[in-house]
Amino acid sequence: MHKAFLSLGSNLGDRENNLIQAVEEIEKNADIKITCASCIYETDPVGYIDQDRFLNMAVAVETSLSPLKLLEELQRVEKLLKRTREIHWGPRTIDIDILIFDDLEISLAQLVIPHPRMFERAFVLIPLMDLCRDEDLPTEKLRDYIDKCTDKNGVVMYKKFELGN
Ligand code: PH2
Ligand code: MG
Ligand code: MG
Repeated sequence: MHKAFLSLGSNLGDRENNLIQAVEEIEKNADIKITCASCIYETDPVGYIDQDRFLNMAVAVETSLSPLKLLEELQRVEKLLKRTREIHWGPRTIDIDILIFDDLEISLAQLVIPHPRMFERAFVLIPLMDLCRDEDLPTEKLRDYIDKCTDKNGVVMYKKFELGN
């Protein structure tokens, strides 16, 4: 079994429902088990800033899938939730990114792990910190990175997320 950490984000349509639907779809795959979910945060857009605020969260999963098979499955879920790719870093119904996969370092055209921008984004790291109590993550290192993030004041707790199962 592998352990992976995912970041989810939505800023188009019913954002909360998009996150819930994505989590439910991921859970339907017998080869992926969500072991832990963060709270949902409302976050100022980073990168391309002329767009609505996001809801972001993070989950920990156990999976027997390879990184590329996991990516394929997550892209299936993105497609199902009508994700379109128009503006780079622009509005999306759902974005699901693989942050960490075991202690692998991968650099392929379609997948880079650890996620290349995760350590400079509070909208990724603050939700990820929620998982530290139950999951094996480098808490101190994450805290140090969050301190340095310029977007951290734009990340606000929105709602608790209850995993249904
Ligand atoms: N995703 C991006 C670009 N900017 N900003 C926030 N707040 N949340 C995101 O999920 C996000 C973003 C590209 O994936
Ligand atoms: Mg992303
Ligand atoms: Mg993505």
